Amino acid sequence: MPIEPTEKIWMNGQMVPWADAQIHVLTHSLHYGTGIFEGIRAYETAEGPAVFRLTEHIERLHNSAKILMMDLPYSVDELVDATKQVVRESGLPSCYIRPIAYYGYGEMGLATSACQTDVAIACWPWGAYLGDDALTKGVKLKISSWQRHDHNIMPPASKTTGNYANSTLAKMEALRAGYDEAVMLNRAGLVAECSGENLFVSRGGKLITPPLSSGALEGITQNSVSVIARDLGLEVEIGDIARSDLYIADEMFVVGTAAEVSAVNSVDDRPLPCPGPATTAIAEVYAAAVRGKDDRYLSWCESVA
Ligand code: PPE
Repeated sequence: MPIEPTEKIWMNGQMVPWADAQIHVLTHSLHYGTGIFEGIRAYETAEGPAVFRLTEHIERLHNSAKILMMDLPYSVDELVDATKQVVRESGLPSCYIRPIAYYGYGEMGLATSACQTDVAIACWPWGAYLGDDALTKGVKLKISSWQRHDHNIMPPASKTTGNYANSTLAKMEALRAGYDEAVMLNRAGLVAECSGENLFVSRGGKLITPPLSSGALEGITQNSVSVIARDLGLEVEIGDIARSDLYIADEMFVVGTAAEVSAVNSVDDRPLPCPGPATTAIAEVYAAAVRGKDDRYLSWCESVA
């Protein structure tokens, strides 16, 4: 999807014109995949734009840094404020936000001890990640031939840029085979997640989503959706899922900041009821929650005003 430029990008504490927000070709993280990032959305609410679960996203960025032993030069509070400033100054009612921290220009070689950490935060308008029909018609999934990297290869709990080469291999394979998204299995052969979303399966009246130990990212939307589902009276369990559980699911959906709640219409050409009743009910509450229209979840909406 082409990026729609906004006016300015926050770089190391300064608001820089969009076209000037550039880095050197010898930037360390470009060569070694050692950046860390977040994907966040701001939505239009009655109080103006509000960033959904901003503090949790920035806390996860700090955790990613901890795992990589990267010194982030800005505290959670400073990055929360900077993100709000970026959204406020963009003038956009809603947008996607991409904070990234990376080892900058100045050192080469795998050791990062002498590298400086640069931080940038950009935002731009971004529509439906898996297509406009993702909730009504659903998306076609394919089990990837690529395995999810695991805890002793590239820790999935860190949103490291290099991890996403694994996701890109899976995504491109799925797209070229005519599917919308890839399901990735871990080294034990169990379902972990999709290339850019967590997933939920409904079987026997219960929603099941794979644990962090499966190799999945500890998704913030996965958490929001679990809370919403329980508030709707649905049973939610974090547990192991085999690929055959997907084929015989009562319904299935995938979740992420970018993808929001997207229905699944088939897995490996086995059709699923779509959108199922739980998917529809959860998506409706999620859409209201992110826009500050459901009092139960107002604390998740962090106003930029
Ligand atoms: N798993 C992966 C691998 C992942 O990348 C995401 C976010 C999720 C699960 C869902 O996490 P959360 O956003 O906290 O609910 N994927 C980002 C899009 C990746 C991309 O840049 O493309 C996102 O949704 O922002």
